[in-house]
Amino acid sequence: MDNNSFMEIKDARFIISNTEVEKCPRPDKPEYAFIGRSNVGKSSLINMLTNKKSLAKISGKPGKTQMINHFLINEEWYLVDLPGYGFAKPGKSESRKWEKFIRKYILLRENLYCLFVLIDSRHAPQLIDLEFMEWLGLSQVPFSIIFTKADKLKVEVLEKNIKNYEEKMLETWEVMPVWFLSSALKGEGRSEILQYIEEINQSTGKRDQEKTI
Ligand SMILES: Nc1nc2c(ncn2[C@@H]2O[C@H](COP(=O)(O)OP(=O)(O)OP(=O)(O)O)[C@@H](O)[C@H]2O)c(=O)[nH]1
Ligand SMILES: [Mg+2]
Repeated sequence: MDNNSFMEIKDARFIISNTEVEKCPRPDKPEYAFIGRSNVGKSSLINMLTNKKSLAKISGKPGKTQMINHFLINEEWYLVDLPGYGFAKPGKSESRKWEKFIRKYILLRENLYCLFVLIDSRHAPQLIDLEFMEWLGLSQVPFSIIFTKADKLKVEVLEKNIKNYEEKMLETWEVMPVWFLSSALKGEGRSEILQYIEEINQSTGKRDQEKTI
């Protein structure tokens, strides 16, 4: 793969936060969202990809991101930071409400070209992530996996964990979804993820052109 071919992010800016898919920006640009357990590193990854330290708000405590946050990249496509799952805030009705708006966003957002499911590379496969991805599959939502916090493990352990994850996925999936490794701390995975987004942006553009012929 040509190392220089991935697009650079020249401009990244916050647009809007909300809890209603109807109030998100007009769905006229490709969109990529990040989801996964609370604290897995969704917001940190957005900052790493955009090279902006505090574009998305991060925290050492789970439950920091509470809304659907849109960031416009190069005036051409959106990155979206979502609240995490698996962290019960006091008051169960609150977390049920969360579930509803986030699932609604995932199912109804027509320009969501890929949902990145973030998984902490340190842990064995967790039921909550496996079930969530099964729901995505059943709902025909396109997704890819990003194993986060790669800097926290030795290469051998990292490789073993990913192999193990792949084996677990292949118990239910015919093929392993596209996956990436990332470290928000070291910038690992940045060029690969941006390259992948660029490829989807390009192919979508081509399909749109074909439609108008
Ligand atoms: N070492 C290391 N720490 C990371 C990495 N990514 C995130 N962190 C840390 O993990 C913690 C959680 O990061 P966030 O980006 O806020 O996680 P989040 O998934 O957005 O969490 P919620 O918004 O609460 O769902 C912070 O303390 C980050 O500094 C990484 O790649 N490496
Ligand atoms: Mg967050």
